[in-house]
Amino acid sequence: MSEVFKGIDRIKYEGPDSRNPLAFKHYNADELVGDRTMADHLRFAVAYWHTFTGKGVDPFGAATMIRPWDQPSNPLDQAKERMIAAFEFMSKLGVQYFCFHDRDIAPEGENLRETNKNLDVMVDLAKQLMEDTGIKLLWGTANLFNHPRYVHGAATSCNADVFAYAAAQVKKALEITKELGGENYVFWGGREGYETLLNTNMQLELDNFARFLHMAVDYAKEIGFTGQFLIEPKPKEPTKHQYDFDAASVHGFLLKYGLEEHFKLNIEANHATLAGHTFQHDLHYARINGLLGSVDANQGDLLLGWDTDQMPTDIYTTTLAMYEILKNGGLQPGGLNFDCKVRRGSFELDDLFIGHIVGFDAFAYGLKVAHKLLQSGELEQFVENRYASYTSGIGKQIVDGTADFKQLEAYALQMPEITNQSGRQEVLESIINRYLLQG
Ligand code: XLS
Ligand code: NI
Ligand code: NI
Repeated sequence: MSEVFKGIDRIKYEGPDSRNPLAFKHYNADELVGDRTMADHLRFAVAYWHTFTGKGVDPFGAATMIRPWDQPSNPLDQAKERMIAAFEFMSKLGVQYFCFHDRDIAPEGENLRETNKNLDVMVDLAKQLMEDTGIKLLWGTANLFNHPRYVHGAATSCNADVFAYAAAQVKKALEITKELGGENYVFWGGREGYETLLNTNMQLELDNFARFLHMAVDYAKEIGFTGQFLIEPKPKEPTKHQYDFDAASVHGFLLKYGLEEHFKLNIEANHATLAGHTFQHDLHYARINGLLGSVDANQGDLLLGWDTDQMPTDIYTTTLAMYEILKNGGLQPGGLNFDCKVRRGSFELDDLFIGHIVGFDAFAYGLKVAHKLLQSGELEQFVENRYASYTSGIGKQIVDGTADFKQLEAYALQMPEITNQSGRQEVLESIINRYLLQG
């Protein structure tokens, strides 16, 4: 297929004063921030589904994004043209990674055998395009939610045949992720949840979910897939209650079923906010528990109650996210997957570039600010001082585990009036603003 994104060359860094919508203002891939380049810190990936397969459909309206690669009538030819266009887009954007679901890249056939054959054709093409361009696979996953067979879930379906089909699908997805050198494999619990407890055996569903994940771990071992396994929490949508509600509930699930050493978390901004948390909260919770593996970078609309998957543009949020990521020592082998889409009304081809550029810039800016914040130690110093009472005396005994209730009572009985100190939230917010405005 001939060039699709005509008139657009490789996107360049032009600096903060540029007015060119097709240039980076802050993301300068080779620029060092601390001891790593921006590209190494950020490890951006393009999400195949939103950018190449999505067409702007919503519950009230048809596709608005009629793409040149949708022209061929044969689904496999369409998939090939789409993939060639995808690699043209990603090369021009200068991104190092992409992510896909099995069903994004290849159409389903009449049966599983035929579907797998289609996948093989597309994996061969992907392999060749990856070699030609140097673009790598951050993670693969299986779409276990779109087809009507998954109406009641996949691994948590009430129907054992569906469990088996889902297993076959993940088996194949693991094989192709390995084949393409994928650095991670993601489980987002598609329809793993329920609509009403009136018809649900929650206990069996959760046990089965764990059985499924154990089988995946075993199979990865068997075929020598050494990528990181990730679970992506999300509280609602499509089911009313998703089992992988948030970072903390997934942590509990992993511990209960002995899966904690095999999985980390893929934290998505819009999923955290749907759970009633900030993005930073779930990143932080994952980090302090050694579970922060990768990130789905996007943003939601706080006035709406669903996963709007917007391009991340809010530099306050990206700064606090990068603060957590830097404190985590980075994300590798994970990265920042742009699990986001341009709005339905932004249906022109260059909108795809502009959406990614503004998002990459927001994270690059956030990275620079977060690095300076961390270097200054201003926030960390404040928090350290705030908890200083646990570093000596009775506080140290509590932390060391040498104090008991009787001792603490004796201490409390002779204690003078307690004095507390201000939490100084506004002072801290003013520090963040100072760094944000300085850039
Ligand atoms: C949906 C999820 C999905 C996963 C991959 O809300 O974010 O896109 O990232 O299955
Ligand atoms: Ni996601
Ligand atoms: Ni999402």
